[in-house]
Amino acid sequence: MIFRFLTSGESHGKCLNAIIEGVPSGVKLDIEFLNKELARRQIGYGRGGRMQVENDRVQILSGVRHGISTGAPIALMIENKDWDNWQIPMSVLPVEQTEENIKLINDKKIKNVRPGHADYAGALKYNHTDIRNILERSSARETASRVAVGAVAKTILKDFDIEGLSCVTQIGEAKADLPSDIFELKEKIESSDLRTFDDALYENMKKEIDKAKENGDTLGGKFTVVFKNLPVGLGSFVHWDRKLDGLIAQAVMSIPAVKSVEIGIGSKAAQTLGHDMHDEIYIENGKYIRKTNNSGGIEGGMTNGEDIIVSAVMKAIPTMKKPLNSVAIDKKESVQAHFERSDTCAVAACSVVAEAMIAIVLADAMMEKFSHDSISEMKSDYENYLKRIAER
Ligand code: EPS
Repeated sequence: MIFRFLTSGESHGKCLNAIIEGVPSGVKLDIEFLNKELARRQIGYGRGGRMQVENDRVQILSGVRHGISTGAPIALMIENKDWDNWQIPMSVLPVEQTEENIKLINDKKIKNVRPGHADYAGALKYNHTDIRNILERSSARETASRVAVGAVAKTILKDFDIEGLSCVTQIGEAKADLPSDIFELKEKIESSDLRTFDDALYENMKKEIDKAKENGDTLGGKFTVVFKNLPVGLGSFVHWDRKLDGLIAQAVMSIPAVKSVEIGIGSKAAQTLGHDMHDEIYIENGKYIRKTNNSGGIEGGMTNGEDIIVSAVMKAIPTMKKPLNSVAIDKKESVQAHFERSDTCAVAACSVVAEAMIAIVLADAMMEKFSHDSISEMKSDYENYLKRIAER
């Protein structure tokens, strides 16, 4: 991996951070673009109260001078506004054991695990009796850092005209087929707080969310991310850990609550005959073209020049107002699961996070293919490669 990153930070800690290694020098970073990406993640009908508290903004702390990357690691920080309300229970340093502080800390302790979340296995694995120690880091709030990193990856990809977009195709029972070209519907998708493309579908999705909310329940859905203008030959067939579809699947599956990832027609491939499955190749004006894209832009673990199409399913969020039967991990008692403010549905946000994760994988694949110490070197290597393959 060349474009690498780590994140740190707790949901109600002081801030979320990321350190990115491998950004070429000479990349022009627009902080407003990074902030816009963060705002896209915050939107979504059915999201909870936290999104009213936060207005995610990123600060770049290193690796950039006068808006241009130097090639050094880039550190990013997003402050949690909610930290103001959590300074004592989430203090990094030991706090004075006053009656008031002890109460503040005890009030935020959690014993009752939420089925479906990281609580149960996390508490046993890391030997905690206060599940807050698990909840804080396993919270999907961490994905704000990933979106900031993804915005840096997208900036690199933009230099090569590579662009991505996501849309939501299903929430609960409300669903529609993926339109043939989602980029044509970009404005509509970006203006929809469910990132969808059809008015009737939008209304049905809202009804599904409202119904779940009334019942103290949550619900998931399905989304698709498309990236276009990829050169042929990113990734490789020669080793399992160099296959681009495998890398994308891992990156998207690592997003909290994602339960399945599909490339191209995905699970429909199970019932599709070979003649209908594979995208025939034609020659038009001296160029190789396809009329279908069932393989979702990846063959043999490599890009084939067609759009990359990735769909994923997000399960219903496990934090629910009407809780499930569960256990208290300190006393081994049967209880109701813990409830804390949460989202009813966050599929639209999840699709923005998936865009970011795929952008990260693609930026890394571009760097693996082309020299990458500086963006100008990367561009000239890329141009030479395009020239070479155009002659074939
Ligand atoms: C989230 C912030 C969190 C949750 C949500 C995602 O904030 P809080 O816990 O203060 O409400 O709303 O996380 C989950 C639902 C989860 O289960 O992890 C965010 O910024 O996206």
